[in-house]
Amino acid sequence: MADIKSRLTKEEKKGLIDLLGSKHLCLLYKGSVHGYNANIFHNICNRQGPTVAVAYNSSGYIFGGFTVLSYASSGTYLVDEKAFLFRLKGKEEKLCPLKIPVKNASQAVYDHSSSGPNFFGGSLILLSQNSAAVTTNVDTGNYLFLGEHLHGNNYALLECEVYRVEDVDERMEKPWRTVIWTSGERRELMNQIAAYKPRLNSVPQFRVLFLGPVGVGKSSFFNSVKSIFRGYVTSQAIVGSDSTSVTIQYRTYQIKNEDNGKPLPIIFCDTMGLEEKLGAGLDIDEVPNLLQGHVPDRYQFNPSASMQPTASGYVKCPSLKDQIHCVVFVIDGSKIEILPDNLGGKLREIRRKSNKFGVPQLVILTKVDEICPSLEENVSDVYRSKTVEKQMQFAAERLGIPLCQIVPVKNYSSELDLKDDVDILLLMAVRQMLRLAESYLDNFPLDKNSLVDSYSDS
Ligand SMILES: Nc1nc2c(ncn2[C@@H]2O[C@H](COP(=O)(O)OP(=O)(O)O)[C@@H](O)[C@H]2O)c(=O)[nH]1
Ligand SMILES: [Mg+2]
Repeated sequence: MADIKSRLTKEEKKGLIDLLGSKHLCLLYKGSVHGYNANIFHNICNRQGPTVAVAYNSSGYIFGGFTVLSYASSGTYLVDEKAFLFRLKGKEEKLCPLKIPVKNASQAVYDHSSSGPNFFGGSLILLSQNSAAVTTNVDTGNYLFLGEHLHGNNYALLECEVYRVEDVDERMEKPWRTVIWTSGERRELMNQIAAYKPRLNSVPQFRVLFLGPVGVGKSSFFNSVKSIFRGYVTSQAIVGSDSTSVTIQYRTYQIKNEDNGKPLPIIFCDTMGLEEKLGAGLDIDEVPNLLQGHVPDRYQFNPSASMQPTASGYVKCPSLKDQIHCVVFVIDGSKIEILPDNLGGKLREIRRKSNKFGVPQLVILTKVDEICPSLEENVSDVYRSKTVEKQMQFAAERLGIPLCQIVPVKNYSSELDLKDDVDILLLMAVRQMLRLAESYLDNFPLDKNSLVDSYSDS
């Protein structure tokens, strides 16, 4: 059968995904296409893992039920503590999404070939009498809602769909990293970063080299940090989703703190994107040149050859301030599983080269809002999402880097206004870069007039 089309609008689908805390919905069954029949529903939806049944009525209600367990026409009740009923939409806009958890889990779902989706011991039955209808039953002991709230007491269905729910994101009770998500903390992080002074006077600003495949959000990261210190969402670095590198010039970005007009103590160095194919994207032999500071701003990269000492603009004797003090690998968190082997290999090779020069490294995992759509509204749940944790661990394995050197972020990509929780995650990544860059300076003796603090150069 050709692809069947979901009745949910994009917005409604997003709302449902948020309710479910999942990543993806796959439409399995649609009453108007397959027939309003319990047997057909079971033939299609059995053994599919977690599913959500969605009903639509002519009063504008969208409602239904979720079970984490597979249907199997077992003729028994499925015991599911995670089952719930929901209303995604009511007649009026003010009827916001509603989630009704199961009361008696032992009767969460009745799994019988003669019954359509049947929740809470018959409290809500879809495809009732093998027709486009719904039944609600108040006498089940599992009844925690009024039909009025769920479907406006309109029992005829315009449609009934069942989706497989993929990658249900489980939330941990306690976040696995502690973050304070207040606007005071945001301000504190901004102040710490703006006031930061590298330990050596000869290095007024840290240079941080950004590396990663095309389209992972490198340019978006600079723009996002710039936006925070500007006070509103802005852009400087060109952002694009072209499959080949939009950035072909070496560009260095300074960020001004609008509070005092001074530049931040960090310079972001943007490179051409890494590509899977040999001879395409940034040439990894360019990396030592970049690390040692031989490559000037606005250098036009050549994917087939690295910069030679004879080239015009080659910085012959870079000083410590011109060198790279920290390398940041930027990885798209939603695509880490499909990072091609060649690209993973290139990244590990760059890591080896950076290790040789003793340059500390950080991994930024971008697009956490795509790993787990519910984070789009609430990034502060990032360290409670098991899916994000899994992706971070996976990134650690693929790059051979410890988990403590990986930080998740969500860049500004579609929003017009700043948000505290988005800013805090971005600022924490910047603070981590400063700390790592500082640890690189530990390899060098204090210069004259340098800050002495508690440090002794004995
Ligand atoms: N949803 C989402 N989209 C992002 C994020 N970061 C970047 N993008 C989008 O990803 C695309 C590529 O971003 P870009 O910064 O140009 O990547 P670059 O090639 O690494 O510089 C753009 O369409 C961005 O808007 C993020 O954290 N979340
Ligand atoms: Mg770019």
